[in-house]
Amino acid sequence: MYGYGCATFTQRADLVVAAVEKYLRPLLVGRPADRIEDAWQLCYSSSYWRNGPVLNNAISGVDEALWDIKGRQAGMPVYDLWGGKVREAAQMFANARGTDPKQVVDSVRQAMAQGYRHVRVGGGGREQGAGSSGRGAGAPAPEAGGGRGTAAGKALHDAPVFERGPALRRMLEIFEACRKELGFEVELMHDMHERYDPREAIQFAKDCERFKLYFLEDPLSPEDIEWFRQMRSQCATPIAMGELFNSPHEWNPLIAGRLIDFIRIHVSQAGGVTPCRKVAIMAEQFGVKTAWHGPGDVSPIGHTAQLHLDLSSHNFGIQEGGLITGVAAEIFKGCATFKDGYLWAGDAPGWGIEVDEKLAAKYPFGANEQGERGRLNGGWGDLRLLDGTLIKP
Ligand code: GCO
Ligand code: MG
Repeated sequence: MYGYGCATFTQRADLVVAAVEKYLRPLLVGRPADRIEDAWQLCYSSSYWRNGPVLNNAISGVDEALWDIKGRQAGMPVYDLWGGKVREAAQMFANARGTDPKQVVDSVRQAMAQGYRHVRVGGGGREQGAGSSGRGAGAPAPEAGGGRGTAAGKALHDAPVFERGPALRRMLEIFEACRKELGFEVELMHDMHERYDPREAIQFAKDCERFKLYFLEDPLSPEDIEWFRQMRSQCATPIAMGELFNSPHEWNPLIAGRLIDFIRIHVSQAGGVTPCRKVAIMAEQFGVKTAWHGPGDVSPIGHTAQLHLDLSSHNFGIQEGGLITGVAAEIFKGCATFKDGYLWAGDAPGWGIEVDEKLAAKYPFGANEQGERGRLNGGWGDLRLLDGTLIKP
């Protein structure tokens, strides 16, 4: 009997391998595989120090594999072990691309034509920048304020540049154009990717109120979560937060304080589906919905595991990603299908995925990483303001 689990931490993947092989393997081998909660607690406390990205991803891999095994043993999909479906399929959101309002409006229209009713526009991760590998297919590149500096100012260095003011003004133009051309039928979101000062983020969230967003994502850094009180008391723009969270100390106060509307944890960064199911159940008590982080740097197994959470959690909000195509779909057989803006899970036991490991071996990690990502083994380099100040990428 075997099972698969997602332990994907692209920026530090080799460290996760060592955590599993050198620490979790000797700890677990010989113990009963059916005691998932006990195994989770054991892995969690075995390092004494806890709640870090590398160790949580390692634990997630084991945790999700044990749920896959339990589903295979029970002969049912994992969502059935969690009380069964509360909906037929999970609504997804699309990412709209483009550097100017017209391009973005066209891209939103294309997504709507594919059946999406939720589209995230502009901003977001830098991995979509020029020359990137396209892994981590998150939000488009910071072209709004990126590059070598706008007319406003020249960079005092030659590192990638991000200008906050131009980026925020460009986003308001993009929202203006979307609402003017497309009305309010389409739900719009934006990923601020924790790149701004709290004062800028609060002002922007207020400025966005007239666009009636579905959510504004990562307006603040995990280090600044105390500012959510100010943001919440000053504007009604719905907030999604959490992809960078590794610890209950980060998500509990925001959920219990009703300071966010969507919890957007990266499931493997929290230690897998066992802790995230608890977060979903807690969030339900406080009227907070789930919107698990689902970019390209979540494996197809991870995408499937969070789809099972989506299908069995009453307070599901929206799902990012999970549409596995191309060679990835050949390697990971049994992935969910996409229709009319929804992700549809199969009903095979466990996660319902079989991995062709021989074919996978033809695509070793990092083999197609170009430029900086290749040099940094999947890690990220610097992103700076005009004056050279480093900001979170
Ligand atoms: C998103 C994220 C991604 C991340 C990426 C990190 O919302 O999809 O912000 O764009 O930047 O997953 O590796
Ligand atoms: Mg994000």
